[in-house]
Parts: sequence; C-alpha cells; structure tokens
Amino acid sequence: MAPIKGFLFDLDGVIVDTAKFHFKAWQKLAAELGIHFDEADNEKLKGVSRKESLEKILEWGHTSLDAERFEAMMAKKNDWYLDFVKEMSADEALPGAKDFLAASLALKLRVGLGSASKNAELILNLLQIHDSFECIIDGTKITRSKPDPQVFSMGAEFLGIEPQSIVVFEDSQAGIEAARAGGFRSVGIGDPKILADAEIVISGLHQFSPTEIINKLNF
Ligand code: B16
Ligand code: MG
Repeated sequence: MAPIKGFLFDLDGVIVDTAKFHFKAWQKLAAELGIHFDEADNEKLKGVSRKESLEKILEWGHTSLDAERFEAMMAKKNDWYLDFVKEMSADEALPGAKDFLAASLALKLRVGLGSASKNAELILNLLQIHDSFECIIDGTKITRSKPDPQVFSMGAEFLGIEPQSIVVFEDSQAGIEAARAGGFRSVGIGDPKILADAEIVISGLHQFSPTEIINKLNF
C-alpha cells in the first residue's frame, strides 16, 4: 500500500456545517417558486454545485426558468445563504476540525481543500483556518462537479502527490464517488448507510486523530 502523504478535505459537512444554511436558503427560494423542498431533498444537494442544485430543484417541481431568471434565482439564493454565513463566528468549525487540521500539519502531512463551493475562501477566512490549507480547490476553479474527481485530482496535482497517497474526507455520496473514481483513499463523515462506498466512515473529525485514521486505512 502506498504511504499516506496528504489529506484533502471537503468543506461543507466536514469542516463546517454550512448545509443548514444551504437548506434554509434553498427552501426559501423553492417556496418562492412554489416547489416543495425538505431535508431529504437537501441531502441530495450535498456536494452538488449551485447551478446543478437549482436545476434539480426545478426538475423536482416540474418547472423551468429562462436563462436570465435562472441566474437571478441563483444570485438570490446565494445572497440569502451569505446572510446566514456572515453571522458565523470563528468557533463554528465542526467539533475536532481545527485540532485535526493542526495535528495533520504537525505530522508534516500536506493539506488541501476540495470543495464545490464558490464561497470556500470566504468561509475559511471567517473560521480563521485559511492558512491551514496549502491549496484551495473550490467551485471557482473547477469545470466538472463531484462525482467527477476533478476537484480532488487538481488538489493532488497541486500538492504533487499521487492520489493513492492522499486521503479524501467527504460527507457526501457524490464526493466519495469522486474520491474513488480518482483513485484516492477515502474517509466518509456521517451516516455509514449513505457513505457505504467509503473505505471507513467516522462520525466527525473529533473521533480519531490523523495517526489513528492512517493506521485504520493501513490495517
Ligand atoms: P456554493 P462542499 C458544496 O460544498 C455543498 O455541499 C453544496 O450543497 C453546495 O451547493 C455547493 O457546495 C456549492 O456551494 O453555492 O457556496 O458555491 O460540500 O463541496 O464543500
Ligand atoms: Mg460536503
């Protein structure tokens, strides 16, 4: 087995719970469009880009929008989302996330971010952990969404490490699929039933240290 040299972290659901803000904003938008939108629908949008999320919501509502209205609705959702995000304080990182990042860096592991979000840099700055990441591959840099492995492959390229030596930490099914498709090691964060394709599934970054994760993957 190749030695593990780096970690690539997803943002929403791994480092911070911004899914609750995405949910509130999409629900408000869906209501305005007369479309039902619940927590189960929101689950299907995890790791999915903003554009594809709106496409799915419109599909579920059996409706469509012209290009101009589509853009306006995406902008509206993002404004509402950012209103929630801007209220976040630096201590809103998920339990254990900051310590896990610090411990990874102390072990001299290479650390990067692989997120579908176009707001990733802003969120990392708000949480005061921007500097923990050697590379930030986000929604502003990619052309293909998860489950395409592009976001993680770009991270691996930037770090100069082979995918089989990098562990991807992901909370979404699409993200785990992307990690596997790109040849990465994978750790799912959340429900083992939803993340059945991950090599191991943990409840959060508070549960194990980086060394314990590496030992589990090498076992
Ligand atoms: P934005 P991740 C993803 O973040 C979210 O899980 C997904 O729900 C969201 O639609 C997507 O980012 C795009 O976010 O509207 O901020 O560009 O899990 O890939 O970190
Ligand atoms: Mg996520």
